[in-house]
Amino acid sequence: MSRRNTNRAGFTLIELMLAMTLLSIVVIMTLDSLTRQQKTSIVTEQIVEVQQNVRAVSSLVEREIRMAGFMVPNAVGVCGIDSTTAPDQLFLSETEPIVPDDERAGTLGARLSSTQNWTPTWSGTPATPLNLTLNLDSTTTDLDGDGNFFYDNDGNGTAEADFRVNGGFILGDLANPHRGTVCGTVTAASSTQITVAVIGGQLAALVTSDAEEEIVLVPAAHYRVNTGFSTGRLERNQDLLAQGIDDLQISYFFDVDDDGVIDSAAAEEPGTAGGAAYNPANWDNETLKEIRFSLVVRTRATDQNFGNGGFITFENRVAPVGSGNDGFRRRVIVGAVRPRNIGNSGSI
Ligand SMILES: [Ca+2]
Ligand SMILES: [Ca+2]
Ligand SMILES: [Ca+2]
Ligand SMILES: [Ca+2]
Repeated sequence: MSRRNTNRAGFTLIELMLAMTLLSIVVIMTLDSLTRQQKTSIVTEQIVEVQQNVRAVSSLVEREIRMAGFMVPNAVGVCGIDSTTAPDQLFLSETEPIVPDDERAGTLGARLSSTQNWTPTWSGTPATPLNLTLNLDSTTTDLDGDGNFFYDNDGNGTAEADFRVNGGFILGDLANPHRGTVCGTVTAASSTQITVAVIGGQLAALVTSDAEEEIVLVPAAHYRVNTGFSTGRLERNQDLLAQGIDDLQISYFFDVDDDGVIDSAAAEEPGTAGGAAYNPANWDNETLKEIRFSLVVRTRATDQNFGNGGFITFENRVAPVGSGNDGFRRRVIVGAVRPRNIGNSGSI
């Protein structure tokens, strides 16, 4: 009894310190677990966000590939710039400025005026965007002949062209699609002239067996990854579609020999890992069967606990030198689409 009384003094200093230490360990552990849970939920959130963005974007790209060549000549349905050290670029003829019930289906496109010679001064793919001002035929500068121009390019309240400044364009020879394709961006457009920056492609010289050339120009949706930002931006006609895009790679599947089969990568699959680089100057859109695109997307922030982040290579893309783990989580989405309006099924 008395012993119990002598012990009534309460906690000793040592006991108190021990209790405090235990308590702080518990607090630290709880906080740590909470932080970890929060981090996990942020990571999950970011991955979900990334997947949703890319799903929306990829369905837009798929739809546009499917519609490429709609109402316009095969020659100007598709064009692109292939790279092995940077994202690829894709041009798809745009259907927005075109009225579907126009009777001239399959022939739409702005023609060059009779005084405008098509005498390109470059060979192969221009090293830097090359500016060209083209005089247009007054009867075809209104693409669909509906009497209305679509875009107000100088912001004066009056629309002056079915071509949009900063939008893409595709140029080809309607009468001889085997001559190849040229593409780039529109820098100025009026009812009589269009100024373009050529990024890629070329038309082969006319040979005697060719039909009389009919150069046409159509507006195109231009997809590219703008890497001039801390996080890659996927742009369509220079408008932002999605951020955090590391790469866009495009592959093309042709049936050049028309045997009903896409043959070896080297022969008929430019842009793929085993195929040659795609150069729009060398391909006839009339034999195009399928386009495959790959988008590599990453989360907004790094995850320090993730040890497996790093550049993902697809198709013929090679990883940048020295690209190791950077802590970003990535997702890849791949879509393969058969253009409905190009090739044998096409309108011309
Ligand atoms: Ca490529
Ligand atoms: Ca129009
Ligand atoms: Ca205007
Ligand atoms: Ca074949």
